[in-house]
Amino acid sequence: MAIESTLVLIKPDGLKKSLTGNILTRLSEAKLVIIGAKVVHVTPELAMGHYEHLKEKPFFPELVRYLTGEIHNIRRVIAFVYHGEDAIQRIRDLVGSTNPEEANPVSIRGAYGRITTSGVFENIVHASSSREDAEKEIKLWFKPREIVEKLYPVKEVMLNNVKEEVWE
Ligand code: DAT
Ligand code: MG
Repeated sequence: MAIESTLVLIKPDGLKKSLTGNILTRLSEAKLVIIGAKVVHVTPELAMGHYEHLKEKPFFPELVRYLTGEIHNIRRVIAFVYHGEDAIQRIRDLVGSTNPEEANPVSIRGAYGRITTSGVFENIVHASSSREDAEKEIKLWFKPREIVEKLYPVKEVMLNNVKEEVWE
C-alpha cells in the first residue's frame, strides 16, 4: 500500500440533488484527509481537458455538456483532493462503477446515479482511476497553493508583477 492523492468532483447532478453532505459522509469512510477543496465554474475547455481521453467517443459532446452543467443548469462542480493510504482505490470502491445501473447499489453511483434517455451516465461524482490520471487531474483542477501538501514539483513565475507558483 502507498500514500496517494486522488481527485473527486461532485458533478452538477450531485449538486442538483443536494447530495454534497451525503457524499462527503460516505467518503469519510475511506479514512483519508482532504487537502484541497473548492467550488469551480466549469468552462467547456476545462471539461474537454478533463475528459480528453474520451474525445473520440460518440457520447463526448453530451459528456462535456453534463460536466459544464448545461444539462442541469448548474454551472459549477465541487472539487476535492483526498490524500492518504491507498486513496485512489478506497475512493473508487465507495464511488462504484462507471455505469450507475451496474454499480454496487450501496455505492454512491449505485444509490444515486441514473442513465438518461439520451444515454448519458449521470453518475454523481468523478474519482481518479490511476496514479497517472490523479496527477494529471489534480494539476488540471488545482493550483499548487490551493493544496496543503507538496504533491508534485512546482516552479515560480511572474504574473502581472506577482510571483506565483505553477506546476512544473
Ligand atoms: P469513470 O468516471 O468511472 O472514471 P470513464 O473515465 O471511463 O469512467 O468515463 C468518464 C465518464 O464518461 C463517466 O463517468 C461517464 C461517461 N461514460 C463513460 N462510458 C460511457 C458510456 N458507455 N456511455 C455513456 N457515458 C459514458
Ligand atoms: Mg475515469
